[in-house]
Amino acid sequence: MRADILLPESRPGDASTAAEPAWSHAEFETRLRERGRSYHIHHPFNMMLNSGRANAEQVRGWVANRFYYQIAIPIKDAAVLSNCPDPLVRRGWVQRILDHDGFELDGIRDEGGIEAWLRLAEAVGLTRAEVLDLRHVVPAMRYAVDAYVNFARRAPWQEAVCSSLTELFAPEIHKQRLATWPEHYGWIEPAGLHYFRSRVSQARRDVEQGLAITMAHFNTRAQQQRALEVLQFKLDILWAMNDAMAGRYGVSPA
Ligand code: AHQ
Repeated sequence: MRADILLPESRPGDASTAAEPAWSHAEFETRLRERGRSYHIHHPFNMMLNSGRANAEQVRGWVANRFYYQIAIPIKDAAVLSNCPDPLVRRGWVQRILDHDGFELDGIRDEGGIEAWLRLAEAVGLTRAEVLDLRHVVPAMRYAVDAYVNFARRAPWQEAVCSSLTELFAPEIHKQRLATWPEHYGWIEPAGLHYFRSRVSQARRDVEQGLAITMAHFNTRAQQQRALEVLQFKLDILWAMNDAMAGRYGVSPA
């Protein structure tokens, strides 16, 4: 693991990697998907949340803190766009900003994911004001999220695309919430879960584009190893976000 994900690779092992043949696309995708074992669905805080063991303070704290991640996503995606010279790629990528910020085009209106998250906040008993002013966001959550945005600003745009492939594993976590929260948290207004429902299909579409770009760009074995390192970096960010929640709100025992 290198000290800083953005530092150029200087590892002596590079020579050996460079000599090895690239993986086939199928093998490369398998290795990307194998990293799912460190996805935050397996974090004790998420496992507590999705098994019904969270109390109202832990649920509210998670929703209020994750809002900082939600509002960072369009900023991150705009950074990818600003670094990407390919109009065809940008044309596909810009959809991600609309998914979160919403849009009104030719009479079609969509409130967007950020507004949907604010409705989730109200459904769990938070006020819009206390979520919007970020008063509950803990430092470690802020730093983890900022690390993602700053990576997307400074890394090659293809690496930023690759880092979004944690969404390979996202449909499962959204479906897990939709399946468990209504039975465990009857006090949460069900309409508030709309955001998770919308992400199942949006994540699948994101992954289709992200995988295609990743397969097309990371061609040598050394580049494929780099892609795995970038994906792990983002997996670690999601894990650190849950560490921040566990540190602030505790993890109720199983
Ligand atoms: O709600 C999430 C979202 O909009 C995105 C965008 C994507 C990215 O660009 O990195 N990743 C992502 C994720 C969202 N929700 C997370 C969750 O657990 O609710 C999962 C997360 C991801 O898997 O990266």
